[in-house]
Amino acid sequence: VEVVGAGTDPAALAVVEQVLRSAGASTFIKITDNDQAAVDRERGNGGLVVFVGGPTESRATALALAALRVPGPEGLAQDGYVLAADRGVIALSGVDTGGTFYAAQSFRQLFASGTSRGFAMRDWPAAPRRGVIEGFYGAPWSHADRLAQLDFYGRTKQNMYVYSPKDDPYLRARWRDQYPPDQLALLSQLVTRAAANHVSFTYALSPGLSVCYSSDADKNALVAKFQSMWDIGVRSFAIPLDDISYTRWNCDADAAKFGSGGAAAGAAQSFLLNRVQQDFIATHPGVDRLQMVPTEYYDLADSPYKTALRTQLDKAVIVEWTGVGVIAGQITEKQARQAKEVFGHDILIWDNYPVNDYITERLLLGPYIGREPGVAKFLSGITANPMVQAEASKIAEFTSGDFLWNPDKYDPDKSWLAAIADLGGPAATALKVFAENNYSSLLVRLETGKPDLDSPVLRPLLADFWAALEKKDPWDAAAKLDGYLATMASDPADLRSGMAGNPKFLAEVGPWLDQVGLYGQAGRHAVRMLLAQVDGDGATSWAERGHLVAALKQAQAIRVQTARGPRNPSTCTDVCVPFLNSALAMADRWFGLPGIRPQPTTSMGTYTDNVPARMVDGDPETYYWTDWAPRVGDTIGVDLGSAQRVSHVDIAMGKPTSPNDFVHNGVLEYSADGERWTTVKPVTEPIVSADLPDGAQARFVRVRVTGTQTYWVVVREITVSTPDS
Ligand code: LTM
Repeated sequence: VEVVGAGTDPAALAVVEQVLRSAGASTFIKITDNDQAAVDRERGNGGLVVFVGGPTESRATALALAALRVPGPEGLAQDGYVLAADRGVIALSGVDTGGTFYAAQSFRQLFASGTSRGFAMRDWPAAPRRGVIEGFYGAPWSHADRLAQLDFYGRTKQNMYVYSPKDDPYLRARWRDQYPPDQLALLSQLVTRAAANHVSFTYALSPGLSVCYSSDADKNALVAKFQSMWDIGVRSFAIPLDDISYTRWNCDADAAKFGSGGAAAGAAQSFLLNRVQQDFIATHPGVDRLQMVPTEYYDLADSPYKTALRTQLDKAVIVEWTGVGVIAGQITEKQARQAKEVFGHDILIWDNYPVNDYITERLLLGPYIGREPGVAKFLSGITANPMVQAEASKIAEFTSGDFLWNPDKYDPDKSWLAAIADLGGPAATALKVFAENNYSSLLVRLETGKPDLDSPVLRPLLADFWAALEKKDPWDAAAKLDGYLATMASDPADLRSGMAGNPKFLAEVGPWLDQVGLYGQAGRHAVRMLLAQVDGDGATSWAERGHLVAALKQAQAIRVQTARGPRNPSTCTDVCVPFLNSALAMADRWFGLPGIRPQPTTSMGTYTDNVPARMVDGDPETYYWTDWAPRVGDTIGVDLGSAQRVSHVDIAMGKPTSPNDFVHNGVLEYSADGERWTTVKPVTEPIVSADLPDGAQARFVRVRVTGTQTYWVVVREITVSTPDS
């Protein structure tokens, strides 16, 4: 029996009915809450009575809560709710309709987890704005992706979706043009679906590439575009001005009116946005606050530009900020407070995780980390910028949504497992293996200061295996390692059958999944190859070596088409290939073959197809080219697979057409274990040549950056010599 009011939220009611139906209920009797006699009659008949609706929606729920001796939701923060159950009565009561909807979502979760005894909970989110900004470069999400995302946000209690794909021409390149009717119809569907999920659909128009800030015509074009969105139901708007130049005007009138430089850009942007605020926002009752992304969105340093925004931009406008450094390793409460001060406006975080448009060869499937609870509590909220791969983004999105609801209790590991269970369903175990091998990210390295190592489960198993091998008693460790490698090897088949119901996810991750499987296979051959040598069985070892090399080659031949061109996917990054190469090097020494196989290592991204492997391909004409200027702490080097005597290192950087692309301030270092490093000499020139001390044992050799620079880095060749090479 459902007891509802005239204003009961239909979306909440739909969720409740879906839960009850999945629990076996087939007959629903709906009673409007002014019919107390009917309520009493049905209660008397022994049916389960569910009261749905907070004080603004239904009168009866308040009475039911009183009978259960549970205080109502009055006074809770926006989206807060009370959910209580006892002896055949369940009451869902939100402080607003959003709250009732979230009560229904919690009801669904509790049902799924099997909670059946009486309980009462009061719950509310820490952050008012919680969600996702489709704000990446590359192929925009499909319509089906977006519909699925909006349902997902509803389920995970996220209330915001910002439509801002960089490659929708009607948002940036052709921002003045109205959408053709078929595209408008699709946007209209999204707006409707968003509303059904209590998600605010923000339409974000980026005019900065061509706008004339002072022009009436452009202001009118902007307002007209917003009006067309208003007409299909959009009630939230943004004007992102990121990734544009403010040293170049698009019209002479702006130069004449505002002058030049950062202060002029801030004044021009404020001028336009204030007019949109007055002419559109202020004239549309029910519209949300206008949001904007400043051109300086990535730091806290005060500047003439920020001063202009702080002093001239209407205070009603919310300013977005990415944290310090575009991809922020950490965002602290102190930084959040500073951002509010320096920008002088309420701040919404545009969080660049799990976006992978800057490392298209990676999937970022680890949890959301590195943000202090105060960031969620003291700012307007956070929108996470996801990957091109929509379904795969749900793992990180689930965890950021979790953080935003209750940051004090947020546990990234637990949240991540819940995300895996939510997406993987019956295939959660196989999904976990896959996600573990696509786990790490720049976020991890920036947050922890440790190398960006992947595969948290595999790594210790490998370390134990090497240690046991050294003690000539590898059997137990080998069995454990092989067990895990076997799950990797079977992961493509396991996940493809277990998640057959989500073909979009499988299509998105296919190349990465195949690679995990091949690394699993190659790893198992590596283990058998080395065990055969311990047994003195050269023939088996040689056969396994052949299988290993074949699987490794296959894994490295896989290509994925990305916005930056074809890429070899990177899974089990900096773990699997070094392990396989170390195993080969060790086996080859046993076979009497040369046993040194340097593998490239880098903490930076790759510019087009100038991949790190070119640093060790023996050809000084080819080169690795980073796609950003190194930050302090960035490294470039080689991994020899195992510690060995090294006598000399040569590094050739720069190239004739970009002679300054080398590390200008760095140190050459080596290490046997990747933890303790010995400095050889400073690096300040493009050509580095150095003898290592007698007896030096090195597995890793690297250049570590110690000072800032604006140039990217080209590395043509790194050559490492052993005493006998
Ligand atoms: O972060 C912002 C405000 N703008 C862009 C994003 O569109 C892009 O997805 C990320 C990651 O590459 N970086 C940006 O600077």
